[in-house]
Formats: sequence, C-alpha cells, structure tokens
Amino acid sequence: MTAKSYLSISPEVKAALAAGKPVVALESTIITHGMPYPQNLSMAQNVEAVIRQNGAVPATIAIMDGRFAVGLTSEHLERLALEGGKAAKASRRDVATLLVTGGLAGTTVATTMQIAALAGIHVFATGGIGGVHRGAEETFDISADLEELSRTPVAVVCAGAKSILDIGKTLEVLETNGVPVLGYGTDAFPAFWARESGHKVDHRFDDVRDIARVVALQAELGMGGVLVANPIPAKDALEASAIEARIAEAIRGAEAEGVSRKDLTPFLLKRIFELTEGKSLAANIALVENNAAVAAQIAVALAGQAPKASPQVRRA
Ligand code: PSU
Ligand code: MN
Repeated sequence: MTAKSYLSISPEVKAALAAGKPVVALESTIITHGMPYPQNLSMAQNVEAVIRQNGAVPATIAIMDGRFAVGLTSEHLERLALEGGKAAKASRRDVATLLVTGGLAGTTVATTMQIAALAGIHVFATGGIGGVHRGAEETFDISADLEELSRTPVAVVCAGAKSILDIGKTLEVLETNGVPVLGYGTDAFPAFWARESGHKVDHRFDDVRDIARVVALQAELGMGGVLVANPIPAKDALEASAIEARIAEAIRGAEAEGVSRKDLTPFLLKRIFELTEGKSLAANIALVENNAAVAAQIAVALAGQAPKASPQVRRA
C-alpha cells in the first residue's frame, strides 16, 4: 500500500488537477473544532464559494471512513459540521491510527498540508495556524503545524496567528525551521483578529504573482512550505486591547480547568467566542473568506506558470 492508495479525491478536484487548473485546499479542524454549529457549516460553504468566485476549485480535506477525503460533498460537510468536537482532531501523530480505526476527523493545518501534497495541491487557505503557546518554555506546547511547514511543499494562506499564542516565539520557530513568512500587502505579521502583532514578516509582496513564484521555487528547491500572512480586512478587525483581555481570561480558565495538549486551542477559541459575545466568531469567518480569496488568486497565478514553474526575471 502506498500513501496515495488512501486518497479519495472527488471527481471535480481530480479533473481540475489532471488539467492543471487551480485548486485550493481547505482544512476541516476549523469546521469540527474551531467553530460552533451551524456557523461552521455556513462558513465552510461560503469559503468554497469564494474560491470558485476567484477562479479556483475548492478541495476541503478531512479523514472520513478511513480514507483521506479531498473535495467533500455537501453531505460530507454537513456530517463533519454536525459531528463537531465529537469527531477526532487529526494532527500528524493521529493519522495512521485514524486510517486503521476508520474514524471521522477534522484535519489540522499540519495534516491538511500532508494530504494536500499527496494529492498534488500546492495552495491551502485557513484562518490561523497553530504555533508556540504562551508559556511553552514550561509546557513545550508547540503545534505540529510549524514542523509540517518546514517539510511539506504547500503554501498556507492565513491571517497570522492568534494572540492566544506567543507570536514572537512562533516566528522564531518558523525561522529555525526555514519557513519563509511572506506578507501580502503588509510589512506587519498579523494577529488574526487584529491587522498587526508588533512583529514583522520576512518579506512583503503586493502582487500574488510574485508570491506564486516564491511558492513554486521553494517547492522546486525541495525547501518545504511557505506561510503567506494576509491581514483581516480593516472593517472586520477587532480592537486589539479588548480582545487581549478576553484572551488572558480564557487562558486563566484553561489553567484552572487543567486543559492542555490538543484540547487547548479548541477550548480557548470557544471561551473567546463566548467572552466576546460572538464578535470574534464573526471576525474569524470574515478573515477565513478573505484568505480563501487570496489563496485562490495565488493558485490561479501558479497554474498560469505551468507546465513547469521556473524563476522569472522581470524586465524593467
Ligand atoms: N486556529 C483557529 N481555528 C482552528 C485552529 C487554529 O483559529 O480551528 C486549528 C487548526 O486546524 C490548527 C490547529 O492547525 O487548530 C492547531 O492545533 P494544535 O495547536 O493542537 O496543533
Ligand atoms: Mn498543542
């Protein structure tokens, strides 16, 4: 058995890949563990629509019935959304077990990257990546997403990282792992609900075609993934100081209840949604849609470079 024999790719995604058309992968932990029902379902449907409007084919990825499902039917999406936190949260260490037990699982950024690469998809949109948690010097809680970015040739478009994480340490680990952090239209590394984190990106690009060139070259050089940081639209951003207080409160709650490991991120998100009376959820949905649009534009630019991407020198 090869890894590819576990792939179940939808006919639409399969045809698009065979024809070299642009495809954008989407993760599913955001559906099962990142948002409540029914907003998770409408978000998943809208994000797919945004990708289509921008000229690419959406491929939402999950582990279903012991297979890597790439491109979900509307019934699949509904099943995942309804199952929510009762489904597994599949990070890298869970994959083989879930294929054996045949469970239903939302895939994290790390696992979605792995499956996307296996299917031949190079661009992926999400909300925020996992990273180094605050206090990681004690807990060692560092998301497997950061290691995956170092080895798997997929571009991940995100709105930075949530300030439930230690963003400075997250950027340090990305640097150690050799992951280029590109800002789309920004010099600032964004903080999910806020457009700035106080940290800078490595390189700024204002044209998706240039980002596509970096993505293609990074893969060609065998250097792993690329992180594209795309700030939340200004009209949807939340006030940083207000959200900061809620985050601190949510982290205290997690400590008091002894929540750790894979349960920590979903716990914090849920508490923050409650503490902001849904404002953070609305912003979260807006930023994912914004990332989907940019990811689709990068995928379109990348497909335009086919059959073989090579670095291009622009003439003045
Ligand atoms: N950030 C969000 N929503 C999410 C996640 C992160 O705003 O749903 C999910 C992503 O799937 C990410 C995962 O890959 O949490 C990271 O979890 P952990 O920290 O346990 O690696
Ligand atoms: Mn963790």
